[in-house]
Amino acid sequence: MKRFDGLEQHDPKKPSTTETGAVRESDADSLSVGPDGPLLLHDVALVEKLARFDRERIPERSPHAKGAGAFGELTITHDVSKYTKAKLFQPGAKTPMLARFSTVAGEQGSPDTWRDVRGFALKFYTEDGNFDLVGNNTPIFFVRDPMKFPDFIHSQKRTPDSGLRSNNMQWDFWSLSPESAHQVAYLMGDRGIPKTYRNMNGYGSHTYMWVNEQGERYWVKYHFLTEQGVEGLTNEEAEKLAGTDPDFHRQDLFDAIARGDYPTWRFEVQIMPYEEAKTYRFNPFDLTKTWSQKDYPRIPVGHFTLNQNPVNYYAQIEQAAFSPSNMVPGTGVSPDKMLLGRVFSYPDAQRNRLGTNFNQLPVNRPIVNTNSYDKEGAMQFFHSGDAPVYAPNSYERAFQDEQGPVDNGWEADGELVRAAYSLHEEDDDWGQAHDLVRNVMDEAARARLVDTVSGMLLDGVDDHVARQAIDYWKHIDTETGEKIEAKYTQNK
Ligand code: HDE
Repeated sequence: MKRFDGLEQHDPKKPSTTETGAVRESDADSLSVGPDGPLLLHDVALVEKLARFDRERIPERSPHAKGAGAFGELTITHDVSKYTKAKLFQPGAKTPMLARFSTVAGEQGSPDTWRDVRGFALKFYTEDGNFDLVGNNTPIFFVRDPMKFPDFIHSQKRTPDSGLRSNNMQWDFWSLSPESAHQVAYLMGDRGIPKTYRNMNGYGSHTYMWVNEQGERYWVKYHFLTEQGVEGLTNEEAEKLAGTDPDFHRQDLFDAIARGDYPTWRFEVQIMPYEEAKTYRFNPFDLTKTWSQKDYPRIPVGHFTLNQNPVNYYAQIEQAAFSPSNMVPGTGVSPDKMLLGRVFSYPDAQRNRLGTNFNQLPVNRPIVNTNSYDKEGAMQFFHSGDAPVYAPNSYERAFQDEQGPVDNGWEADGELVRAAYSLHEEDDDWGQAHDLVRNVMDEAARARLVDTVSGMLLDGVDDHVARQAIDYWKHIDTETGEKIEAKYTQNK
Protein backbone atom coordinates (compact mmCIF):
# COMPACT_ATOMS: atom_id res chain seq x y z
CA MET A 1 0.00 0.00 0.00
CA LYS A 2 2.93 2.27 -0.74
CA ARG A 3 0.73 4.82 -2.49
CA PHE A 4 -0.64 6.31 0.69
CA ASP A 5 2.56 6.65 2.64
CA GLY A 6 4.25 9.61 0.90
CA LEU A 7 7.68 8.05 1.51
CA GLU A 8 8.87 8.40 -2.09
CA GLN A 9 11.46 11.08 -1.36
CA HIS A 10 12.64 9.80 1.98
CA ASP A 11 16.15 8.31 2.08
CA PRO A 12 17.09 7.44 5.65
CA LYS A 13 20.67 6.56 4.58
CA LYS A 14 21.40 10.00 3.24
CA PRO A 15 23.09 12.44 5.68
CA SER A 16 20.37 14.81 6.88
CA THR A 17 19.48 17.62 4.52
CA THR A 18 17.62 20.89 4.50
CA GLU A 19 14.10 20.70 3.12
CA THR A 20 15.46 21.68 -0.27
CA GLY A 21 17.89 18.78 -0.35
CA ALA A 22 21.21 20.43 0.49
CA VAL A 23 23.40 18.82 3.13
CA ARG A 24 22.64 20.10 6.60
CA GLU A 25 25.84 20.63 8.57
CA SER A 26 24.52 19.75 11.97
CA ASP A 27 21.44 18.51 13.76
CA ALA A 28 23.03 19.34 17.10
CA ASP A 29 24.94 22.63 17.13
CA SER A 30 23.69 26.07 16.12
CA LEU A 31 25.97 28.42 14.21
CA SER A 32 27.46 30.91 16.68
CA VAL A 33 30.18 33.57 16.79
CA GLY A 34 32.73 31.46 18.64
CA PRO A 35 31.56 28.64 20.92
CA ASP A 36 30.07 31.12 23.42
CA GLY A 37 28.94 33.85 21.03
CA PRO A 38 25.52 34.93 19.74
CA LEU A 39 23.56 32.97 17.11
CA LEU A 40 23.26 33.99 13.48
CA LEU A 41 20.14 34.58 11.41
CA HIS A 42 21.69 32.93 8.37
CA ASP A 43 21.94 29.57 10.17
CA VAL A 44 19.46 28.03 7.76
CA ALA A 45 19.41 24.71 9.61
CA LEU A 46 18.42 26.35 12.90
CA VAL A 47 15.99 28.87 11.46
CA GLU A 48 14.26 26.21 9.36
CA LYS A 49 14.11 23.79 12.27
CA LEU A 50 12.57 26.28 14.70
CA ALA A 51 10.21 27.77 12.11
CA ARG A 52 8.94 24.33 11.19
CA PHE A 53 8.63 23.32 14.82
CA ASP A 54 6.55 26.45 15.44
CA ARG A 55 4.13 25.23 12.79
CA GLU A 56 3.91 21.52 13.57
CA ARG A 57 0.35 21.56 14.86
CA ILE A 58 -2.62 22.15 12.63
CA PRO A 59 -6.07 22.90 14.04
CA GLU A 60 -7.43 19.71 15.49
CA ARG A 61 -10.75 18.41 14.29
CA SER A 62 -13.61 19.98 16.15
CA PRO A 63 -15.28 17.59 16.96
CA HIS A 64 -13.67 14.10 16.66
CA ALA A 65 -10.16 15.34 17.50
CA LYS A 66 -8.85 12.19 19.18
CA GLY A 67 -8.74 9.03 17.14
CA ALA A 68 -6.88 6.13 15.64
CA GLY A 69 -6.84 4.68 12.17
CA ALA A 70 -5.64 1.92 9.90
CA PHE A 71 -5.78 0.74 6.30
CA GLY A 72 -7.54 -2.35 5.01
CA GLU A 73 -9.75 -3.85 2.38
CA LEU A 74 -13.48 -4.12 1.69
CA THR A 75 -14.60 -7.40 0.10
CA ILE A 76 -18.06 -7.91 -1.39
CA THR A 77 -19.36 -11.46 -0.96
CA HIS A 78 -23.07 -11.07 -1.84
CA ASP A 79 -24.95 -9.77 -4.86
CA VAL A 80 -26.67 -6.44 -4.22
CA SER A 81 -26.49 -5.37 -7.86
CA LYS A 82 -30.29 -5.16 -8.03
CA TYR A 83 -30.03 -2.21 -5.62
CA THR A 84 -26.86 -0.44 -6.68
CA LYS A 85 -24.57 -0.18 -9.67
CA ALA A 86 -21.72 1.16 -7.50
CA LYS A 87 -18.65 -0.73 -8.63
CA LEU A 88 -17.25 -1.13 -5.13
CA PHE A 89 -20.39 -3.02 -4.08
CA GLN A 90 -20.44 -5.56 -6.94
CA PRO A 91 -19.91 -9.24 -6.07
CA GLY A 92 -16.23 -10.13 -5.71
CA ALA A 93 -15.05 -6.49 -5.65
CA LYS A 94 -12.12 -5.73 -3.37
CA THR A 95 -11.41 -2.10 -2.51
CA PRO A 96 -8.51 -0.60 -0.55
CA MET A 97 -9.68 1.57 2.32
CA LEU A 98 -8.85 3.64 5.36
CA ALA A 99 -10.75 3.67 8.66
CA ARG A 100 -10.53 6.21 11.46
CA PHE A 101 -12.27 5.78 14.81
CA SER A 102 -12.58 8.64 17.26
CA THR A 103 -14.21 10.11 20.32
CA VAL A 104 -16.39 13.14 19.62
CA ALA A 105 -15.99 15.72 22.36
CA GLY A 106 -12.46 15.25 23.70
CA GLU A 107 -9.41 17.05 22.38
CA GLN A 108 -6.35 15.40 20.83
CA GLY A 109 -4.86 14.43 24.18
CA SER A 110 -8.08 13.39 25.87
CA PRO A 111 -8.61 9.88 27.26
CA ASP A 112 -10.02 7.27 24.90
CA THR A 113 -12.36 5.85 27.52
CA TRP A 114 -14.60 8.80 28.35
CA ARG A 115 -18.28 8.03 27.81
CA ASP A 116 -18.98 9.39 24.34
CA VAL A 117 -20.22 8.41 20.92
CA ARG A 118 -17.41 7.06 18.72
CA GLY A 119 -16.74 8.12 15.14
CA PHE A 120 -16.53 5.36 12.55
CA ALA A 121 -15.17 6.98 9.37
CA LEU A 122 -14.39 4.95 6.27
CA LYS A 123 -12.75 5.99 3.02
CA PHE A 124 -12.79 3.64 0.03
CA TYR A 125 -10.35 4.25 -2.81
CA THR A 126 -12.49 3.07 -5.75
CA GLU A 127 -11.96 3.11 -9.51
CA ASP A 128 -14.78 5.68 -9.69
CA GLY A 129 -13.11 8.00 -7.18
CA ASN A 130 -13.23 8.08 -3.40
CA PHE A 131 -16.35 6.94 -1.58
CA ASP A 132 -16.53 7.91 2.11
CA LEU A 133 -18.93 6.75 4.78
CA VAL A 134 -18.48 8.95 7.80
CA GLY A 135 -20.55 7.27 10.47
CA ASN A 136 -20.63 6.62 14.20
CA ASN A 137 -20.86 3.57 16.46
CA THR A 138 -24.55 4.35 16.96
CA PRO A 139 -27.32 4.21 14.35
CA ILE A 140 -28.88 7.52 15.46
CA PHE A 141 -27.88 11.04 16.51
CA PHE A 142 -28.69 13.76 19.06
CA VAL A 143 -30.30 16.33 16.76
CA ARG A 144 -32.11 16.30 13.45
CA ASP A 145 -31.37 19.74 12.01
CA PRO A 146 -27.83 20.90 11.16
CA MET A 147 -28.64 24.34 12.58
CA LYS A 148 -28.44 22.80 16.06
CA PHE A 149 -25.18 20.91 15.58
CA PRO A 150 -22.67 23.62 16.59
CA ASP A 151 -24.71 24.34 19.75
CA PHE A 152 -24.77 20.65 20.56
CA ILE A 153 -20.99 20.38 20.16
CA HIS A 154 -20.42 23.56 22.19
CA SER A 155 -22.43 21.99 25.02
CA GLN A 156 -20.19 18.91 24.96
CA LYS A 157 -16.90 20.81 24.87
CA ARG A 158 -15.77 23.42 27.42
CA THR A 159 -17.31 26.28 29.38
CA PRO A 160 -16.34 29.80 28.39
CA ASP A 161 -15.06 30.89 31.80
CA SER A 162 -13.09 28.02 33.31
CA GLY A 163 -12.43 26.10 30.11
CA LEU A 164 -13.71 22.98 31.87
CA ARG A 165 -16.04 20.29 30.63
CA SER A 166 -19.44 20.47 32.19
CA ASN A 167 -22.19 17.96 32.89
CA ASN A 168 -24.40 20.99 33.43
CA MET A 169 -24.10 22.20 29.82
CA GLN A 170 -24.59 18.70 28.45
CA TRP A 171 -27.76 17.97 30.41
CA ASP A 172 -29.13 21.45 29.88
CA PHE A 173 -28.81 21.09 26.10
CA TRP A 174 -30.08 17.51 26.01
CA SER A 175 -33.06 18.01 28.28
CA LEU A 176 -34.15 21.07 26.28
CA SER A 177 -33.77 19.08 23.01
CA PRO A 178 -36.15 16.14 23.35
CA GLU A 179 -35.14 14.78 19.93
CA SER A 180 -31.86 13.77 21.62
CA ALA A 181 -33.63 11.20 23.85
CA HIS A 182 -32.93 8.14 21.71
CA GLN A 183 -29.22 8.89 21.27
CA VAL A 184 -28.78 9.92 24.92
CA ALA A 185 -30.45 6.70 26.13
CA TYR A 186 -28.09 4.74 23.88
CA LEU A 187 -25.06 6.66 25.13
CA MET A 188 -25.93 6.24 28.81
CA GLY A 189 -26.31 2.47 28.29
CA ASP A 190 -23.66 -0.24 28.08
CA ARG A 191 -22.63 0.72 24.55
CA GLY A 192 -21.65 4.21 25.74
CA ILE A 193 -18.03 3.16 26.40
CA PRO A 194 -16.74 0.54 23.95
CA LYS A 195 -14.12 -1.86 25.29
CA THR A 196 -11.92 -1.16 22.27
CA TYR A 197 -12.44 0.30 18.82
CA ARG A 198 -12.43 -3.30 17.61
CA ASN A 199 -15.41 -4.15 19.83
CA MET A 200 -17.95 -1.71 18.43
CA ASN A 201 -20.27 -1.69 15.46
CA GLY A 202 -20.31 1.08 12.89
CA TYR A 203 -23.35 2.67 11.26
CA GLY A 204 -23.78 5.02 8.33
CA SER A 205 -26.59 6.32 10.59
CA HIS A 206 -28.27 8.46 7.93
CA THR A 207 -30.49 7.16 5.19
CA TYR A 208 -28.55 7.21 1.93
CA MET A 209 -29.53 6.41 -1.64
CA TRP A 210 -28.56 3.52 -3.90
CA VAL A 211 -29.30 3.47 -7.65
CA ASN A 212 -29.12 0.38 -9.84
CA GLU A 213 -28.15 -0.02 -13.52
CA GLN A 214 -31.81 0.49 -14.56
CA GLY A 215 -31.97 3.81 -12.71
CA GLU A 216 -34.19 2.42 -9.93
CA ARG A 217 -33.66 4.15 -6.60
CA TYR A 218 -33.58 2.65 -3.09
CA TRP A 219 -33.03 4.10 0.37
CA VAL A 220 -30.24 2.38 2.25
CA LYS A 221 -28.84 2.24 5.78
CA TYR A 222 -25.29 0.94 6.20
CA HIS A 223 -24.32 -1.36 9.10
CA PHE A 224 -20.84 -2.62 9.99
CA LEU A 225 -21.02 -5.36 12.59
CA THR A 226 -17.92 -6.22 14.54
CA GLU A 227 -16.67 -9.81 14.28
CA GLN A 228 -14.78 -9.18 17.53
CA GLY A 229 -18.10 -8.96 19.40
CA VAL A 230 -19.70 -5.84 20.88
CA GLU A 231 -18.20 -5.27 24.32
CA GLY A 232 -18.18 -2.30 26.63
CA LEU A 233 -16.29 -1.04 29.66
CA THR A 234 -17.92 -0.34 33.01
CA ASN A 235 -17.69 3.19 34.41
CA GLU A 236 -15.08 1.98 36.91
CA GLU A 237 -12.89 0.29 34.28
CA ALA A 238 -13.16 3.29 32.00
CA GLU A 239 -12.32 5.81 34.71
CA LYS A 240 -9.26 3.83 35.74
CA LEU A 241 -8.02 3.55 32.17
CA ALA A 242 -8.62 7.26 31.57
CA GLY A 243 -6.00 7.88 34.23
CA THR A 244 -3.54 5.06 33.66
CA ASP A 245 -3.72 4.58 29.89
CA PRO A 246 -5.47 7.46 28.14
CA ASP A 247 -4.47 6.13 24.70
CA PHE A 248 -5.84 2.68 25.44
CA HIS A 249 -8.02 2.42 22.32
CA ARG A 250 -5.39 3.80 19.97
CA GLN A 251 -2.82 1.41 21.42
CA ASP A 252 -5.17 -1.57 21.21
CA LEU A 253 -5.92 -1.05 17.53
CA PHE A 254 -2.27 -0.53 16.62
CA ASP A 255 -1.07 -3.52 18.64
CA ALA A 256 -3.75 -5.85 17.27
CA ILE A 257 -2.84 -5.04 13.67
CA ALA A 258 0.91 -5.17 14.41
CA ARG A 259 0.56 -8.73 15.77
CA GLY A 260 -1.52 -9.83 12.77
CA ASP A 261 -4.83 -10.00 14.65
CA TYR A 262 -6.72 -8.11 11.97
CA PRO A 263 -10.12 -6.76 13.04
CA THR A 264 -13.05 -7.45 10.72
CA TRP A 265 -16.54 -6.03 10.39
CA ARG A 266 -19.42 -7.64 8.49
CA PHE A 267 -21.06 -5.21 6.08
CA GLU A 268 -24.87 -5.35 5.89
CA VAL A 269 -27.55 -2.99 4.65
CA GLN A 270 -31.23 -2.27 5.18
CA ILE A 271 -32.98 -1.45 1.93
CA MET A 272 -36.22 0.51 1.58
CA PRO A 273 -37.89 0.78 -1.83
CA TYR A 274 -38.01 4.41 -2.92
CA GLU A 275 -41.78 4.87 -2.71
CA GLU A 276 -42.14 3.38 0.77
CA ALA A 277 -40.35 6.34 2.35
CA LYS A 278 -43.47 8.42 1.89
CA THR A 279 -45.65 6.21 4.05
CA TYR A 280 -43.24 4.44 6.44
CA ARG A 281 -44.47 4.68 10.03
CA PHE A 282 -41.38 6.72 10.99
CA ASN A 283 -39.99 9.52 8.88
CA PRO A 284 -37.12 7.51 7.36
CA PHE A 285 -34.92 10.59 6.95
CA ASP A 286 -35.06 11.55 10.61
CA LEU A 287 -31.60 10.74 12.02
CA THR A 288 -32.95 10.30 15.54
CA LYS A 289 -34.88 7.20 14.43
CA THR A 290 -33.91 3.73 13.27
CA TRP A 291 -35.82 1.61 10.77
CA SER A 292 -37.20 -1.46 12.47
CA GLN A 293 -35.39 -4.61 11.38
CA LYS A 294 -38.76 -6.33 11.33
CA ASP A 295 -39.79 -3.95 8.55
CA TYR A 296 -36.42 -3.89 6.79
CA PRO A 297 -34.19 -6.82 7.72
CA ARG A 298 -30.45 -6.52 7.30
CA ILE A 299 -29.06 -7.96 4.09
CA PRO A 300 -25.45 -9.23 4.02
CA VAL A 301 -23.12 -7.54 1.53
CA GLY A 302 -19.54 -8.36 2.53
CA HIS A 303 -16.92 -7.46 5.10
CA PHE A 304 -13.89 -5.28 5.66
CA THR A 305 -10.67 -6.07 7.43
CA LEU A 306 -8.05 -3.67 8.73
CA ASN A 307 -4.62 -5.12 8.11
CA GLN A 308 -2.15 -2.25 7.87
CA ASN A 309 -1.10 0.30 10.44
CA PRO A 310 -0.12 3.81 9.43
CA VAL A 311 3.62 4.29 9.10
CA ASN A 312 3.19 7.96 9.94
CA TYR A 313 0.26 8.90 12.15
CA TYR A 314 0.32 12.58 11.27
CA ALA A 315 0.55 12.18 7.50
CA GLN A 316 -1.90 9.33 7.18
CA ILE A 317 -4.43 9.70 10.00
CA GLU A 318 -4.28 13.28 11.27
CA GLN A 319 -4.31 14.61 7.70
CA ALA A 320 -7.01 12.21 6.51
CA ALA A 321 -10.10 14.09 5.35
CA PHE A 322 -13.36 12.14 5.35
CA SER A 323 -16.52 13.58 3.91
CA PRO A 324 -20.07 12.48 3.10
CA SER A 325 -19.67 14.55 -0.07
CA ASN A 326 -17.37 11.86 -1.48
CA MET A 327 -19.85 9.78 -3.46
CA VAL A 328 -19.56 7.51 -6.49
CA PRO A 329 -22.11 6.53 -9.18
CA GLY A 330 -24.75 4.19 -7.73
CA THR A 331 -24.75 6.02 -4.38
CA GLY A 332 -26.21 9.28 -3.14
CA VAL A 333 -27.56 11.27 -0.25
CA SER A 334 -31.16 11.69 0.89
CA PRO A 335 -33.49 14.42 2.17
CA ASP A 336 -32.00 13.95 5.68
CA LYS A 337 -31.29 17.60 6.58
CA MET A 338 -28.34 16.62 8.77
CA LEU A 339 -26.73 14.77 5.91
CA LEU A 340 -27.29 17.67 3.52
CA GLY A 341 -25.64 20.00 6.04
CA ARG A 342 -22.69 17.64 6.41
CA VAL A 343 -22.08 17.51 2.65
CA PHE A 344 -21.12 21.19 2.89
CA SER A 345 -19.46 21.19 6.30
CA TYR A 346 -16.75 18.52 5.93
CA PRO A 347 -14.83 19.80 2.91
CA ASP A 348 -15.18 23.27 4.37
CA ALA A 349 -13.69 22.16 7.71
CA GLN A 350 -10.90 20.46 5.77
CA ARG A 351 -10.10 23.51 3.68
CA ASN A 352 -9.67 25.31 7.00
CA ARG A 353 -7.86 22.52 8.86
CA LEU A 354 -5.59 21.21 6.10
CA GLY A 355 -5.63 23.84 3.38
CA THR A 356 -7.36 24.30 0.06
CA ASN A 357 -5.54 21.46 -1.67
CA PHE A 358 -6.15 18.83 1.03
CA ASN A 359 -7.39 16.35 -1.58
CA GLN A 360 -3.90 16.25 -3.12
CA LEU A 361 -2.34 14.73 0.01
CA PRO A 362 -1.38 11.07 -0.53
CA VAL A 363 -3.91 9.76 1.99
CA ASN A 364 -6.78 11.74 0.46
CA ARG A 365 -5.86 11.51 -3.22
CA PRO A 366 -8.10 9.28 -5.32
CA ILE A 367 -6.43 6.34 -7.08
CA VAL A 368 -7.89 7.53 -10.38
CA ASN A 369 -6.78 10.46 -12.49
CA THR A 370 -8.71 13.70 -12.19
CA ASN A 371 -9.64 16.47 -14.61
CA SER A 372 -10.95 19.28 -12.44
CA TYR A 373 -11.28 22.91 -13.44
CA ASP A 374 -10.91 23.89 -9.76
CA LYS A 375 -7.38 25.10 -9.34
CA GLU A 376 -4.63 26.94 -7.48
CA GLY A 377 -4.74 27.96 -3.82
CA ALA A 378 -2.10 27.30 -1.20
CA MET A 379 0.12 24.29 -1.80
CA GLN A 380 -1.18 23.17 -5.18
CA PHE A 381 0.99 20.23 -6.19
CA PHE A 382 -0.82 18.44 -9.00
CA HIS A 383 -2.07 20.71 -11.78
CA SER A 384 -3.39 20.65 -15.32
CA GLY A 385 -0.29 22.00 -17.07
CA ASP A 386 -1.11 24.45 -19.83
CA ALA A 387 -4.51 22.90 -20.60
CA PRO A 388 -7.41 25.34 -20.95
CA VAL A 389 -8.53 26.62 -17.56
CA TYR A 390 -12.16 27.15 -18.58
CA ALA A 391 -15.06 25.06 -19.82
CA PRO A 392 -16.43 24.98 -22.43
CA ASN A 393 -13.29 25.22 -24.54
CA SER A 394 -12.43 24.30 -28.11
CA TYR A 395 -8.96 22.92 -27.25
CA GLU A 396 -9.84 19.30 -26.45
CA ARG A 397 -9.89 19.50 -22.67
CA ALA A 398 -12.93 17.41 -21.81
CA PHE A 399 -15.82 18.91 -19.93
CA GLN A 400 -19.28 17.77 -18.92
CA ASP A 401 -22.68 19.21 -19.65
CA GLU A 402 -25.28 16.68 -18.55
CA GLN A 403 -28.78 18.05 -18.23
CA GLY A 404 -32.06 16.78 -16.82
CA PRO A 405 -32.82 14.96 -13.60
CA VAL A 406 -29.82 13.45 -11.81
CA ASP A 407 -30.13 9.71 -11.31
CA ASN A 408 -29.66 9.88 -7.52
CA GLY A 409 -32.11 12.71 -6.83
CA TRP A 410 -35.65 12.98 -5.51
CA GLU A 411 -38.69 15.19 -5.98
CA ALA A 412 -39.37 18.16 -3.73
CA ASP A 413 -41.56 21.23 -3.72
CA GLY A 414 -43.26 23.54 -1.27
CA GLU A 415 -42.82 26.96 0.23
CA LEU A 416 -39.53 28.06 1.75
CA VAL A 417 -40.06 27.49 5.47
CA ARG A 418 -38.18 27.02 8.70
CA ALA A 419 -39.89 23.97 10.11
CA ALA A 420 -39.37 20.55 11.64
CA TYR A 421 -39.82 17.47 9.43
CA SER A 422 -43.39 16.44 8.80
CA LEU A 423 -44.32 13.70 11.24
CA HIS A 424 -45.18 10.19 10.09
CA GLU A 425 -47.72 7.99 11.82
CA GLU A 426 -45.53 6.82 14.73
CA ASP A 427 -43.12 9.72 15.00
CA ASP A 428 -42.45 11.28 18.35
CA ASP A 429 -39.31 12.05 20.36
CA TRP A 430 -39.70 9.43 23.07
CA GLY A 431 -41.03 6.21 21.52
CA GLN A 432 -37.85 4.64 20.17
CA ALA A 433 -35.87 5.79 23.23
CA HIS A 434 -38.46 4.12 25.45
CA ASP A 435 -38.27 0.94 23.42
CA LEU A 436 -34.48 0.87 23.82
CA VAL A 437 -34.58 1.36 27.58
CA ARG A 438 -37.57 -0.88 28.26
CA ASN A 439 -37.31 -3.65 25.66
CA VAL A 440 -33.65 -3.86 24.61
CA MET A 441 -31.95 -3.24 27.98
CA ASP A 442 -32.52 -5.74 30.77
CA GLU A 443 -33.04 -4.94 34.45
CA ALA A 444 -29.30 -4.94 35.20
CA ALA A 445 -28.49 -2.70 32.23
CA ARG A 446 -31.22 -0.27 33.35
CA ALA A 447 -29.77 -0.22 36.85
CA ARG A 448 -26.35 0.68 35.43
CA LEU A 449 -27.97 3.40 33.35
CA VAL A 450 -29.67 4.85 36.44
CA ASP A 451 -26.27 4.91 38.21
CA THR A 452 -24.56 6.57 35.26
CA VAL A 453 -27.18 9.29 34.79
CA SER A 454 -27.69 10.05 38.48
CA GLY A 455 -23.90 10.09 38.96
CA MET A 456 -23.60 12.71 36.24
CA LEU A 457 -26.49 14.79 37.56
CA LEU A 458 -24.86 14.84 40.98
CA ASP A 459 -21.57 16.01 39.53
CA GLY A 460 -21.73 19.75 38.88
CA VAL A 461 -25.28 20.04 37.52
CA ASP A 462 -27.46 22.92 38.73
CA ASP A 463 -30.57 21.72 40.51
CA HIS A 464 -33.01 23.18 37.96
CA VAL A 465 -31.10 21.49 35.12
CA ALA A 466 -31.08 18.18 37.01
CA ARG A 467 -34.86 18.49 37.45
CA GLN A 468 -35.23 19.21 33.72
CA ALA A 469 -33.16 16.10 33.01
CA ILE A 470 -35.19 13.95 35.40
CA ASP A 471 -38.34 15.11 33.67
CA TYR A 472 -36.78 14.17 30.33
CA TRP A 473 -36.01 10.68 31.64
CA LYS A 474 -39.55 10.28 32.92
CA HIS A 475 -40.75 10.96 29.38
CA ILE A 476 -38.40 8.27 28.08
CA ASP A 477 -39.38 5.70 30.72
CA THR A 478 -41.38 6.60 33.82
CA GLU A 479 -39.84 3.98 36.11
CA THR A 480 -36.26 4.77 35.04
CA GLY A 481 -36.90 8.49 35.47
CA GLU A 482 -38.28 7.91 38.95
CA LYS A 483 -35.28 5.81 39.92
CA ILE A 484 -32.92 8.51 38.69
CA GLU A 485 -34.92 11.05 40.69
CA ALA A 486 -34.77 8.92 43.84
CA LYS A 487 -31.00 8.47 43.60
CA TYR A 488 -30.50 12.13 42.85
CA THR A 489 -32.69 13.31 45.72
CA GLN A 490 -31.13 10.83 48.19
CA ASN A 491 -27.60 11.91 47.42
CA LYS A 492 -28.09 15.60 46.78
FE1 HDE B 1 -19.45 15.18 11.94
N1 HDE B 1 -18.00 16.57 11.68
N2 HDE B 1 -20.87 16.64 11.75
N3 HDE B 1 -20.95 13.81 12.28
N4 HDE B 1 -18.10 13.72 12.07
C1 HDE B 1 -16.67 16.32 11.66
O1 HDE B 1 -15.19 17.21 10.06
C2 HDE B 1 -20.65 17.89 11.28
C3 HDE B 1 -22.28 14.06 12.32
C4 HDE B 1 -18.33 12.38 12.16
O2 HDE B 1 -12.28 10.67 11.43
C5 HDE B 1 -15.85 17.52 11.27
O3 HDE B 1 -13.13 17.32 9.16
C6 HDE B 1 -21.90 18.59 11.09
C7 HDE B 1 -23.04 12.84 12.27
C8 HDE B 1 -17.08 11.65 12.21
O4 HDE B 1 -11.85 12.53 10.35
C9 HDE B 1 -16.92 18.61 11.01
C10 HDE B 1 -22.88 17.70 11.49
C11 HDE B 1 -22.10 11.84 12.21
C12 HDE B 1 -16.10 12.63 12.13
C13 HDE B 1 -18.21 17.85 11.25
C14 HDE B 1 -22.21 16.48 11.91
C15 HDE B 1 -20.81 12.47 12.22
C16 HDE B 1 -16.75 13.92 12.04
C17 HDE B 1 -14.76 17.91 12.22
C18 HDE B 1 -24.39 17.91 11.56
C19 HDE B 1 -22.32 10.33 12.17
C20 HDE B 1 -14.60 12.42 12.16
C21 HDE B 1 -13.56 18.17 11.33
C22 HDE B 1 -25.02 18.36 10.40
C23 HDE B 1 -23.29 9.85 11.25
C24 HDE B 1 -14.08 12.04 10.80
C25 HDE B 1 -13.88 17.53 10.07
C26 HDE B 1 -12.62 11.73 10.86
C27 HDE B 1 -16.10 15.14 11.92
C28 HDE B 1 -19.40 18.43 11.04
C29 HDE B 1 -22.92 15.36 12.46
C30 HDE B 1 -19.59 11.69 12.20
C31 HDE B 1 -16.77 19.87 11.78
C32 HDE B 1 -22.05 19.99 10.59
C33 HDE B 1 -24.55 12.72 12.27
C34 HDE B 1 -16.90 10.16 12.32
O5 HDE B 1 -16.89 19.09 9.71
